[in-house]
Amino acid sequence: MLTLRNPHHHLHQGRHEMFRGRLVPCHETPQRLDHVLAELTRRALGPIRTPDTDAAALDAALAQVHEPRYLQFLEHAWSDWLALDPANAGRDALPSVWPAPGMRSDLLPENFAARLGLFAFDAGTPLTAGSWFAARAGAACAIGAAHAVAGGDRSAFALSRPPGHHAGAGFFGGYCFLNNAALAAQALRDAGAARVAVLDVDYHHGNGTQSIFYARADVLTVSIHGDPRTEYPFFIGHADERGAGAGAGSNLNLPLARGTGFERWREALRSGLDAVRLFGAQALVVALGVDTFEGDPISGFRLRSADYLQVGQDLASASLPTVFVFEGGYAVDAVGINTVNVLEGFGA
Ligand code: OKP
Ligand code: ZN
Repeated sequence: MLTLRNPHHHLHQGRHEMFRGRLVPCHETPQRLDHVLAELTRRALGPIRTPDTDAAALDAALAQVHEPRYLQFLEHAWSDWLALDPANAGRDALPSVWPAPGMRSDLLPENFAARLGLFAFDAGTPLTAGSWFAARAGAACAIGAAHAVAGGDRSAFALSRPPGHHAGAGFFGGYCFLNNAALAAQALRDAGAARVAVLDVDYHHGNGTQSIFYARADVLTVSIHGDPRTEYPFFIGHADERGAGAGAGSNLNLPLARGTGFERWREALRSGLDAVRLFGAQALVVALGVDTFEGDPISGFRLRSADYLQVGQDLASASLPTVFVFEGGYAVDAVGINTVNVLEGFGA
């Protein structure tokens, strides 16, 4: 299996996220990707390359999924942050004010701190000097992996960070800026796959991906995740969210209680795969978070390292061209083993 790795991911390195009234060190660190890369190299699962970066083609692909004013915001965010106060050069940008429902979110505030809140849904996703550049290069991995699969590869792995599945067409949050899985799905559509499924196995609900495709009939979104009644992102991810308009029936949420172990999690995976089959998908994108691991510091499921080999085998049973996109997984010492176990279980 071809891996496309983000060579610039280190440029995104947030310092702190807001958690219960304090700034705590970021869980989403460059070491995560480095560990996956080291394990991939050790097991020699296939070639490891960096993506093509044709800037114009990349911009066109980003514009297929994300709103123009949001992409503009991201591109200029760091210089705008510095313009607010030169001392900001040594600080990450985090929002602290948001438009509540009923307030105006159609107007772009001149004040950058206000714009941050307009485009963000949490205070846990620091925007840094290199975030835009790193996120763009990460998105290029996902799009490149989709192109490899569209060109005939059975599977490909986008080793991209920052992660993507919480990012919507016009918002960031949950450590995510650009929705890599959605970009891969859209690239598969544009390459000719009539129906594409995204299966999100990260511990957290893939709210960004869901919202991007919610009213579309051509992309099925399925997410298996911690029940939002108790788990982040809290305000979305419930079982009754089934899609809207033309997309009615093309979203499936499979929330599970905190504490769920592999046996019950695997039943949800089977239901998700049944939905993919029923939908008649011609290609599959797996949003591959391994924060379902029992040792994950911010999550609540109880999968063990060996279980991920089985997850890979189960995913292979769909017999679809498959793009894997790296998402969460914060038990740094195990993130490489767990991620590569899925890929190995799937088969090179
Ligand atoms: C990103 B991905 C935990 C607070 C939750 C946000 C979690 C984002 C997860 N102390 N912070 O889905 O792995
Ligand atoms: Zn997660």
